[in-house]
Amino acid sequence: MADSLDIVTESKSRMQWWKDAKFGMFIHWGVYSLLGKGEWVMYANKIPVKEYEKLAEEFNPTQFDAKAWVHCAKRAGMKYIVITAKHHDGFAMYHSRTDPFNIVDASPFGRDPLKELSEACREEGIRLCFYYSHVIDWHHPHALHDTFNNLWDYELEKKAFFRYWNHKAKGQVRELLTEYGPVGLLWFDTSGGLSKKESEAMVNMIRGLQPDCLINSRVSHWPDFGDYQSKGDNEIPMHGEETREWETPMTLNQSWGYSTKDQVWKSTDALIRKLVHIISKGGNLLLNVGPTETGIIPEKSTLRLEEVGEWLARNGEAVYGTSASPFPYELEWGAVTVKGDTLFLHVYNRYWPAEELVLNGVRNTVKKAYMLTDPSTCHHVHQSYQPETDHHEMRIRLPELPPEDHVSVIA
Ligand code: JFZ
Repeated sequence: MADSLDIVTESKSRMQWWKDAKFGMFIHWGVYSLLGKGEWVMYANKIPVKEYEKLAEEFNPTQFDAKAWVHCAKRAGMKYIVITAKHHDGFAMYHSRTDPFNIVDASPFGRDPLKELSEACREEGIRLCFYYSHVIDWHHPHALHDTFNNLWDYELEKKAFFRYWNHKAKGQVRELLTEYGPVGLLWFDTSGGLSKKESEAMVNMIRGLQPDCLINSRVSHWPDFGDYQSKGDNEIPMHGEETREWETPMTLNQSWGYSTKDQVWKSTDALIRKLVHIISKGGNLLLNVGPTETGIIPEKSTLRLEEVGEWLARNGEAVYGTSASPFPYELEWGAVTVKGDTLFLHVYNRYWPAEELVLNGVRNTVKKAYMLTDPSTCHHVHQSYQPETDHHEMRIRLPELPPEDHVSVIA
């Protein structure tokens, strides 16, 4: 009993930076970026391993600039970066000594992007984190190739799988945790039929190498392993549905890896609303970009991120380091966060035209209500109480027009 309590406390303090951060950048980048058809192209187009290796020989992202990417994340108000160190295609985006199928040994580029990113992140105070596809690897003959194939018999294939698991998967995770400085978190994906014993061995290895490195739920056997839960793509849970920490992984368009066809972009307005909606429920937003084969984050992405960053630069106090809304239901006008004894009411601009907003259940007497971006403002607040129904009502008068872009925050 004492042991399990200790583990929970430890996990809480290890999690603090991540809980305060709220907003991170996801990067899907690899040999697949060459084809502009997403990160599943090898599988979807049934590209043979030998042919995919030839593609790797063409992968030469000469425009890659680690500092530019880190600046982009920072300007967007993101506090950490999670980049694909190895996706399902099995290609390591760093100089791996465990497997020669990597960007330094199998491509003409000759540089280690993760090393450059780790340096740029350290300079800029951004936490660098790695995505690692630990069970699926299309380049390795003994790894799992098809997630959705229920015929994969873990027991039957075990011996062969362990040749992959013990050498490449564990070897590469070890490299990532020993060669690139402190790693904020490891983002695992699609654990297939991984046994509890193997997951535990992986977790113990990570804790042994970097005890503060967070591990997401997809390592397998959540909630026994993992520090927080990664929800499905774009998935936002109901209020109070989650008892543990969680995040929503989301794309700016509809693809993770670079796609030339996909032009369905989320608007800046929608992105900011999604961010505040997620944090008001206690989650984090991990928002994805898919850089091109030359190493450029597409302009459609950077423009939106800059606008989100401009909003955060003005309203970040209502985002970073806040806690979830104490009101356990959706509000028609927006979302709530809280810090100390201040409530932040994030009013979606599309709620206007409106004269006031209503918030029920506040027993405290409100001292002052002001626009976060202009503390000299003062909004009229009317609080009332009905003893028969024990009903506390609060009405706050709104300005005629929304004072901020996208979402206007009343503190
Ligand atoms: C996985 C990958 O297959 C995909 O390529 C991408 O990296 C994405 C972030 O993660 O896809 C998943 C895996 C699990 C869920 C959704 C997408 N899920 O649990 O809903």
